[in-house]
Amino acid sequence: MKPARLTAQLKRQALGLGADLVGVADLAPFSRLKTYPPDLLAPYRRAVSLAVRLPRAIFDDLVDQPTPIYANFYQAANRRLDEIALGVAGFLEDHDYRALPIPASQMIDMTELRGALTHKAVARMAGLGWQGKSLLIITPQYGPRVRLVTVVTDAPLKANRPLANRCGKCDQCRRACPAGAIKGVGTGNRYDSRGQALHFAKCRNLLMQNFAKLPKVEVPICGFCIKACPFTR
Ligand code: B12
Ligand code: SF4
Ligand code: SF4
Repeated sequence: MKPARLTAQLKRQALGLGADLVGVADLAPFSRLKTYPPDLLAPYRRAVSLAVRLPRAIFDDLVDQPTPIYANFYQAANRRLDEIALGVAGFLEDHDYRALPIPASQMIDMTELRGALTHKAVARMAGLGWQGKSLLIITPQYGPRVRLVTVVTDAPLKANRPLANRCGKCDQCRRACPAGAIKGVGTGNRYDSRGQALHFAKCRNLLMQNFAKLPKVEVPICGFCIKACPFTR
């Protein structure tokens, strides 16, 4: 099958499985990205980025702390994303390609706090959204209130291109962050490191505190940078 037709069919399949957004990234620029294991991407040349949105009302209802409802649907979205990724990998295998789903929310390196592969870098390169001052992926349709997953593959899919950053002079995420973690530094392209955008430990510590102390919030979440973003609203 021709690449354009295969790509169109794959995108239809992903939307049918429950994805709200789907795009394809060329993996060539990722050759120096840190992954677990380090050669994770070697057999692959494309990455499919998939997003599931969370309802706006979940974030409207965050007042001074994350809610049990957010905690529940954070986990439900992760489960749905893992299922969509399995479906997309199955579709590619049925067309005789190799495809590896990367879990939606699995931390591999607990010291550096990294997953096997960063979904945000893939989503940015697949044109789903730009990396905002909060370091989250901001989609034009739903802002940062999307969760992400990735399927890497050797299929010759047609790649999308990154979107331009639309944060401009806005700094609402910085002002809303209860931990003072967001530095408010803008980028036209991408950040060289997480530390350029975020006081990373401040965010992590607040999430761990929420996890430890809030009843029925059994996952490390916060979400005020999501709530504050004008694109969420
Ligand atoms: C570890 C982790 C955390 C840690 C560390 C956060 C971090 N920024 O890395 C902690 C616990 C602090 C955390 C917090 C949160 N997290 Co978190 N987290 C992850 C996890 C599991 C791994 C991230 C990782 O490996 N980062 C590695 C670093 C180096 O990469 P990065 O953050 O993407 O940033 C770099 C790259 O994107 C790179 N880049 C950008 N473009 C390109 C292009 C190329 C070619 C290359 C090479 C690189 C590159 O530039 C950045 C700077 O170097 C991911 C799931 C996953 N596997 O991706 C979820 C994930 C990033 N988290 C997510 C969310 C929503 C949150 C929270 C809002 C918590 C919550 N749900 O309430 C906060 C937000 C914090 C913030 N403002 O960033 C979502 C983000 C969705 C989105 N719209 O962007 C993810 C993707 C989970 C998911 N499945 O959707 N998280
Ligand atoms: S998740 Fe909370 S603490 Fe972390 S950057 Fe966003 S608003 Fe700040
Ligand atoms: S709140 Fe404003 S600065 Fe922050 S990510 Fe959203 S648009 Fe960008």
